[in-house]
Amino acid sequence: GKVRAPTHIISTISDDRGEEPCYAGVPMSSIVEQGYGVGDVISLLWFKRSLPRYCTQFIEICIMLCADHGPCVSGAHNTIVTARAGKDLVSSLVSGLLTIGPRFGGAIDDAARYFKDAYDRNLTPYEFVESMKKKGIRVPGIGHRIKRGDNRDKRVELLQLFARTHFPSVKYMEYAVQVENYTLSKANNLVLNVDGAIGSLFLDLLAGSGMFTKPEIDEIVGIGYLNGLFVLARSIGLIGHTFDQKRLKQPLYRHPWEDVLYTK
Ligand code: Q5B
Repeated sequence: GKVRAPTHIISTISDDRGEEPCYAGVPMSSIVEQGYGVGDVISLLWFKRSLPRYCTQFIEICIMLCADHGPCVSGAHNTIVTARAGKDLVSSLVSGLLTIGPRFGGAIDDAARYFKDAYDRNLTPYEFVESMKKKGIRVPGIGHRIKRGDNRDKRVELLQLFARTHFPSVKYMEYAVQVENYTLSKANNLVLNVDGAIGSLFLDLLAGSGMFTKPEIDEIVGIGYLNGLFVLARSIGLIGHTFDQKRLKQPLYRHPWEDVLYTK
């Protein structure tokens, strides 16, 4: 019989060998004809399945809400400085993207990991937060530079409202809210932030939609898919900031001496 030469790449999410490209087996014409949105495309290419409408709508809301948060955050600042140094779109974009990490925008996966572990082990919010403190780890998904107990993040409220209306269960998000109640009793800036809201609610989406087995959920959380939502979303804003600086013909950025503490 025929002997197949060993391949150097295995790929399971898309195929462009036929008449039209397919995402997880779904041809491009179906995607267009059936009015699929970005949430459906993410479902196919990241999760290799079509998810129910409320799930794809939730993904799209995450993308819209995280697309930008003004020029002062780490990512936008880097992108603006890079664009003003005369660099091209891709350089300006990646310069901003490279700031996404455990403190800024990239705490979604760890928030999901820690909230899941604590909830699944029946830890009280007190036990969870204090055990994190003992280990010297900040609770991912908690805390914000400008949001406070008396100035909540509207994005978090919008995500919670959507999920409470459409998700079959929001047990992980309610646990995150209990954690927030405890951390707020310690300091007013220790709110549930947008990373924590998305991390906990995505656990609810994975567990409650009936579309994923337990090993699949563990794999998604283990690999860390969810920071991808922030990376994808914020790219929209960072590209916008690049165009904005070019349009405004902004000169090379130089930080003012007065704003630096020169000391020995
Ligand atoms: N403390 C976010 O810190 C921030 C604590 C904590 C226990 C915590 C901090 C943090 C976890 C990572 C996280 C996502 C660095 C944030 C985002 C997207 C964004 C951004 C935007 C957008 C803020 C003061 C005292 C200290 C700390 C304690 C702080 N956080 N304890 N668990 N999680 N969070 N990141 O204000 O005793 O004085 O030493 O790391 O979830 O990135 O809009 O800006 O869309 O672009 O700098 O929304 O919370 O506070 O460092 O001065 O800490 O609070 O140990 O205690 P801050 P610090 P002590 S959303």
